[in-house]
Amino acid sequence: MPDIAAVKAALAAQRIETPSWGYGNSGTRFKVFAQPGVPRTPYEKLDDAAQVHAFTGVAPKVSLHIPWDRVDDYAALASYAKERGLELGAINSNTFQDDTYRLGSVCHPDAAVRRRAVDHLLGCVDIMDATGSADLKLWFADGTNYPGQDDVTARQERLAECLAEVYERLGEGQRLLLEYKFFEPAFYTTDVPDWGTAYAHCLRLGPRAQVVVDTGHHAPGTNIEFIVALLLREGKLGGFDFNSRFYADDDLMAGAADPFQLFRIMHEVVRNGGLAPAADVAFMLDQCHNIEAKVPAVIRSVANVQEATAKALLVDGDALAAAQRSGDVLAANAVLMDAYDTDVRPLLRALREERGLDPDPVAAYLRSGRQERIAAERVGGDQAGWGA
Ligand SMILES: [Mn+2]
Repeated sequence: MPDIAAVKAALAAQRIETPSWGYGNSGTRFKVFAQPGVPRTPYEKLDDAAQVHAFTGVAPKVSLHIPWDRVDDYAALASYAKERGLELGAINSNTFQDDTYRLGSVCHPDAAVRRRAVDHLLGCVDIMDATGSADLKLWFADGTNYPGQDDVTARQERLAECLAEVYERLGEGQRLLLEYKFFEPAFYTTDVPDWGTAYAHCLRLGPRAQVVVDTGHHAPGTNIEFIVALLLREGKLGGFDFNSRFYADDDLMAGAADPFQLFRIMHEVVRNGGLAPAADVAFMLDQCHNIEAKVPAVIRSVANVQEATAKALLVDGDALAAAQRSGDVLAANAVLMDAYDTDVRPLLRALREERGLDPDPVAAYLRSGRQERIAAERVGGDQAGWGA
C-alpha cells in the first residue's frame, strides 16, 4: 500500500499554475457578464492569484497572456509578484486577435504576416527574459475553413520555419511549449490539430520544445491519458492546460465534467514519473469563469486537481503490477477503482492543517470577506476581460 506520508509529501510539492485570464471577465461570443470586484490591471490579477496561493499553498505560479497582460515594465511586474509570494509562469502568445491574421499567423501565405507573428513571439521571449519565466506557450488559431483554401503542406512548412526561428531565440532554461486543438476557430483544417502534429514539430525543433495537453482540446471519446503516457515516455510532455469540457472547448473548472478522466490522466502522470519535479511537467489551469465567482472557482479547480492527484498517488502499484502480470483483468481494474473511490478529502484537509492552512480553502476565502472588499474597492477603471 502507498505510504501516506509520501503521498502527502508529493501533494505538498505539487505546483499548480493559475491563468491570469481566469481572474478577468469572460464569456461566450454571445455575452460577457461583468462581475463586481474583477481586476482592472495585471497587478490586480496577481493580487487575486496571491489569494489562491495563500489559501491552497500550492499555486505560486501565474501564467500571463500577451497582450492581455501588457505592462510597461515586466521586471517590475515580476517584483510585484515576488513580493506576494508568487512567480510568473508561462508566457502565452496571441496571434489570433488582429485583423492581419484572418488567414492565419505563422502559417499565413504572406511572408509579411508571418514576420509580424514571429516578431510577436520573439517579443514574448524578451518578456520571459524580464520576468524570469521559463515557458513560452504557443497556441495557434491557424487553419482553413474550406477545402482548397490553402496548401496544407505548405502551411506546415511555414509553421516549421517560424517555430525554428523562435526556438533558436530561447535562452538558457527556457522552453517552447506547443499546444494543439482539434478545431475552432478553423473548421476545415487546423494547422496544429493534435498531439501527433505538435509532437512532430517539437521533435524536429529539439529537446527544449515540448507538447502541452489542454484537456479541452480533443474530440469526444479521445483517450487523453494514453496521449499523456506516450508523451511522458518520449520526454515530450511539457505540461497541461487543465479544464473541463462537455461539448467543445468549454474551459470549465478542471475536474467538473469528468473527475474520473482527470484521475486517469493523473494516474498515468504518477505511474510514468511525471509528478517528480525533475520531470518539469507544468500543471497549469486554462479556464474561464463566465458565470461563477472567479477566485473561489480557481481555488476549487486547484483542489480538484489535488484530489485527482491524491487518488492517483493512492493506487497500489504493487497490487496493480501483480494483477497485470497474472492477467487478472478484474483485479487490476479493481485496484484502480479502489483508489478512485477513496474519499481523499480528509487526507487533503489534514495536509492543509499540517501546513498551517484552513482545511477548506473555498469556505475560508469566502469567510475572509475579501470578495466584498474588492467589490467595494475596485470601482472605476476598466475591468480586465477576455481580450483585455
Ligand atoms: Mn489551453
